[in-house]
Amino acid sequence: MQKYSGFGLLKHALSHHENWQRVWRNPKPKKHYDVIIVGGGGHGLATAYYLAKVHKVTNVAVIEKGYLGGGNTARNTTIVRSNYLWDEAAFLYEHAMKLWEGLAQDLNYNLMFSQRGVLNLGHTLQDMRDIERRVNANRLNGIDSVALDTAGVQKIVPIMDCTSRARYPILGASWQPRAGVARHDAVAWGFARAADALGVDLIQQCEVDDILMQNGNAVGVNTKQYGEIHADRIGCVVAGNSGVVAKMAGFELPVESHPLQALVSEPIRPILDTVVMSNQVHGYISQSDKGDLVIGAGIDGYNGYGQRGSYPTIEHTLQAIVEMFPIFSRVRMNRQWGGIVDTTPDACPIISDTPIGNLFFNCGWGTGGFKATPGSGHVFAETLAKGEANALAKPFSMFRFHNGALVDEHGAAGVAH
Ligand code: FAD
Ligand code: PYC
Repeated sequence: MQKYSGFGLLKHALSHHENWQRVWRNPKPKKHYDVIIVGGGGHGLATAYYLAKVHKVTNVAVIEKGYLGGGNTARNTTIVRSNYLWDEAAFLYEHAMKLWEGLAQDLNYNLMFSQRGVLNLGHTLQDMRDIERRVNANRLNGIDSVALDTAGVQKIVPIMDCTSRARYPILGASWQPRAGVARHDAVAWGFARAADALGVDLIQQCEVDDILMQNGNAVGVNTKQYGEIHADRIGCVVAGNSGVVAKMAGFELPVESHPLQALVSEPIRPILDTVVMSNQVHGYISQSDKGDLVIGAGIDGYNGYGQRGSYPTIEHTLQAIVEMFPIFSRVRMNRQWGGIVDTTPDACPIISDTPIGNLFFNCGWGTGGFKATPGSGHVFAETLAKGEANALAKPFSMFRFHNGALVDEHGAAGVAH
C-alpha cells in the first residue's frame, strides 16, 4: 500500500491538482467528429483513451453534462476483483484486472491501485457451496481464487467476529488475493489527461438532450449548450441515465435505475488491510489510505435518479458492519452519498449495437462497473472503431434479452440487488 505523509502528501495533492487543471481546457465542440462518446465517467473516458491510443481514432469528443468522473465513478467503494462465475463475465473482468495491473504506468498517473485482496463471505451452507463452485470455476479460468474456512478468514482479518456467537456466523469465504481497491476519481482523471494529450476533446457542462437521426441511423447529438454536433458513430456510456438517453433514440433498454449508497467514517489508524464483502448481511468495507472506513450498501429497492438513498438501507448496512466488526461500533461516520446505478435482469453489462444504426451503448454495469473501467473502455473502443462487437463484448449484446442467452451473475455481484 502506498503511503503519503507530510511533504509527500502535499506533492501528491498538488500533482493531482495540476493534472486536473490540465484537462480543464473545455474546448468548444467541432461541428463533426468520427466518434462522440456521451458520458464522461470512467468508462467513457477509458473508451476515448483506447480509441485514440489503440485504434488511432483521435477525432473524438467526450460530452459530459456535469464534470468528468462526477457520476458513479467518483461515488463508488472502489472494489476491484474478477472472481465471476461464468466464463463470459470472468474473461471480461479478468481482462480489466490485467489492464489495472499496468494502468498506472500506462497512464503515468498514480491510481493508488492496491491489490490487498477481497473476501466474499459465506454465512450459510448454501453460501459455501456457491463459493466453492465459483472458486473452482475461477481456477479453471486461470483466475486466482481460494475457498477459505472460518479459521482461514480469521487469519486474514483478526479483528472480525468469526465466533459461532455471531447472528450470521462466518462459515468461510472466497478469497481473491489480486483483487483490491483504487482511487476512483484518479482513474477518471488519469484517463482524461491521457485522452486529452492524444487530442480527444473533453466537453464538460454540456448535456445531450436528443439523438439526431436520419433514415434510421444516428448522425449526431443535440446538446443544451452547443446545439447540434454530428458524428459517424455515437457511444452512450451514461450509466444510470441510459434509459433516458435510449428513449431519445426511440427504444427501451432492459435496465432499471436504482440508488446505491456508500459512506465513510472519520479517519482512523490503519486497522483493516483487506476488503470484506458479505452479500448475505448486505455490507462491504475497506479502509482507504487516508484512514476512512469505506462502507457500502445494497441497492435501494425503488427506482430513482436522485443520487441519494434512503435511511433504512444505510441503517441496515451499518447493522451488518457492526455485526461483523463489533470493534467499529463507536467509530463516527463522516459522509454519506448515493449514486444511481443501472441494473439489468442478469446483473451483467450491455456492450452493444442497438436497433439504431451507428448508435452503441455501454451500460448496465449496475453495482459493479468500477472494477471493469479499463476493460470496458478497451472493448468498447474496439466496438466503436470497427462498428461491431469485440469478442469479449459479444456475449453482452442487448439482444441477449431477445434470444435468452443471459449470463446470470447475481451470485457473484456480491451486492444485494
Ligand atoms: P458514471 O461514472 O456514472 O458516468 C456516466 C456519466 O454520464 C456521468 O458523469 C453523467 O453525468 C453523464 N451523463 C448522463 N447523462 C448524460 C447526458 N444526457 N449528457 C451528457 N452526459 C450525461 N463498482 C465496482 O466495481 N466496485 C465497487 O466497489 C462499486 N461500488 C459502488 C458503490 C456505489 C455507492 C455506487 C453508486 C456504485 C458502485 N459501483 C462499484 C459501480 C460503479 O461505480 C459503476 O458501475 C461505474 O462507476 C460506472 O461508470 P460509468 O463511467 O459507466 O458511469
Ligand atoms: O462489484 O465488487 C463489487 C462491488 C463492491 C461494492 C459494490 N460493488
